[in-house]
Amino acid sequence: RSSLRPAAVQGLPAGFRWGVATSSYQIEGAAREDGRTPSIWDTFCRVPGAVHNGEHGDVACDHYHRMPQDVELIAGLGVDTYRFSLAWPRIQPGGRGPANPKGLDFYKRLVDELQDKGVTPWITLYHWDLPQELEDAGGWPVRDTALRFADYAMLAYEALGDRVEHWTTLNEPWCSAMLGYAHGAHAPGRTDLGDAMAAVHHLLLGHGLAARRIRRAALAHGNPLELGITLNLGTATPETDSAADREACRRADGMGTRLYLDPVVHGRYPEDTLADLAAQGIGLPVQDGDLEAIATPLDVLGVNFYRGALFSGVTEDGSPTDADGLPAVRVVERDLPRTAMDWEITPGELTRLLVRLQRDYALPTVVTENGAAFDDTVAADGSVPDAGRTAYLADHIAAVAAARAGGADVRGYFAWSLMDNFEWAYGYDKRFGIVRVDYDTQERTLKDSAKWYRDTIRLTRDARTG
Ligand code: GBH
Repeated sequence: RSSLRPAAVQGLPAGFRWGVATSSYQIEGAAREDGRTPSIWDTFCRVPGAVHNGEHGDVACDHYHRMPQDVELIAGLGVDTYRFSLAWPRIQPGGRGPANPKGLDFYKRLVDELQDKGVTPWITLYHWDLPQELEDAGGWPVRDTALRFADYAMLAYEALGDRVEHWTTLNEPWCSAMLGYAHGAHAPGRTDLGDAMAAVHHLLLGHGLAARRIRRAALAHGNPLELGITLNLGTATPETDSAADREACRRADGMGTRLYLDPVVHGRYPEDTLADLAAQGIGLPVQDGDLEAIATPLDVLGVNFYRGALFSGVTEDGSPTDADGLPAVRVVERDLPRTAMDWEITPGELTRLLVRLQRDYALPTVVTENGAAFDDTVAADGSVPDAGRTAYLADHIAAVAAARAGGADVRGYFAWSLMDNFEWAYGYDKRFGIVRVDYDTQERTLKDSAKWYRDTIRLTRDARTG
């Protein structure tokens, strides 16, 4: 049954961390319960046309009410680790002031359930559900939001840090900033590149201030800590060897990767990208001391990988500049297999990415998300024969093993996602789960990919001991 290449299993060492991942707004539901206040996603979902079919996370997978059963499901997969996020508007309603005990209590119970069953909790503090009140006060483009985030992070850490070792500050700040404030595709739906760049800096500042305070608290309390940030990363490959295509890759890599990793790891923004932005009249609102905070040492880099892309420095009609007179940076669509998101399937690029991250940033990495949406079908016997998803996972796990062979210190792999859930602007239409969710009954069914993942994890363990 297994399509995992034996070499991939053998390349993964004892202690390699296997996991599944989710995020709060995408699964929890219970949007108005126990003191939770609205987040920017509750608001955005009500904007006509913003989300497929006007869908929203009011109920989602109803995980808030089904948490113990969901933990059993997770434990049954045999994973070591469950990566989930905390909902800021549950823990600190409105984004200011004291903690909400009922909000914290849910996550305490979740951590208890996981640890009872031998599953390690891996907490993400922010997976896009900013309290709406903070957006009303200006959102991430405003410096105060970074300070508010650090306060919230400490409320969460003080409540859970004695039992939870693995802490991720932000999930994919590129998405928060660019999709939320430049492209308008995600909450809060704004479309100003200058605002988006201010958001980048304040997200990173919030990360750094939170990281610094969590580190200090861990030290003071004697808590073991593995601290990180998760970024969405890919590769940029020039379509041809032309100067224009190589320049397009430099720009894309600067805006997508180096703008985040250079400050976080090396304490400086990339000069070339700052110059690209300055040419558009945009500067980052950096103040004295910010970069020192942003470069607070980390233990691990979380990598969310979905695809690598080919870039051209000319437009479809061959012009070196796009409609705004800026140098063209165009993604070249290839004739490759695709997922239901229409994203190209490029496992080899994950190997390249991880080896490059090792070379340029030298942090241990964990693939904190990788997975795919496909148009699943349910067979007459109730099974979900999602061979495409299984192949996707197998090929990317093999790519991780290849990256290790190439010298990258990759320590774990988490499948996105545990179960079908609210796929942001795509609503419930796109299914990334290895477990199917029937949204009428809330019934969960292991897809074939989940069974394959479970068997593969087991096989990897057996290969070690046997
Ligand atoms: C992650 O975002 C999120 O963390 C998670 O919540 C979400 O459910 C999951 O992915 C699936 O979407 O150049 O056309 O290939 C990933 C968001 C996806 C943003 C890939 C950049 C590139 C689009 N990223 N995307 S394309």
